[in-house]
Amino acid sequence: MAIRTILHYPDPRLREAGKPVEAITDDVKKLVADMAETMYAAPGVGLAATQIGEAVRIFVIDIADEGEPSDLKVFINPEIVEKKGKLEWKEGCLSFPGATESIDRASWVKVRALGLDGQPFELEAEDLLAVAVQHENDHLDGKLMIDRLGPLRKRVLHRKMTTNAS
Ligand code: GNR
Ligand code: NI
Repeated sequence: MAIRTILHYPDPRLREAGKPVEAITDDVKKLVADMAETMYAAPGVGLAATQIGEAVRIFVIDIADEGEPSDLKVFINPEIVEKKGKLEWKEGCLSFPGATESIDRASWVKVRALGLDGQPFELEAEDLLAVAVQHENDHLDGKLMIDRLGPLRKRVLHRKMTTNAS
């Protein structure tokens, strides 16, 4: 296992959509192990493969609170099949270090994916888990939280991410 480098906006690799995983090979299992290690080290509540430069449709999420047992969820070839309701959540993203932005999301989603064992599963999620699923799923489409901001906040965040401190 290895901690991988997380790409930061505006790295163009963050704009590549992930390709579907065709078979859960040893390489896929190694990638998932690296993603989990990288997410926990950051730390973050989720990580998409595209954030470490791997253009495949995989994300991992663990929203367990500190001090609670970890609860790693692995999503391969995920699809959000149903969404309901609206909420606004203050989101962070490991590809936008230091930024927090209020983003409109569905408050409830049903997601279908394959687990690491290759078995399909469905998960119904609300609140932070629903937000994380939508945030990670966006990454797999090359979509980033800055794309969901209004023009003013978009410009401010873009400048913040591309301006040298000096
Ligand atoms: O660590 C993360 N926290 C977070 C908080 C609110 C909404 C979404 C997230 S995801 C983020 C990790 C990340 O960038 N995943 O792509
Ligand atoms: Ni992110």
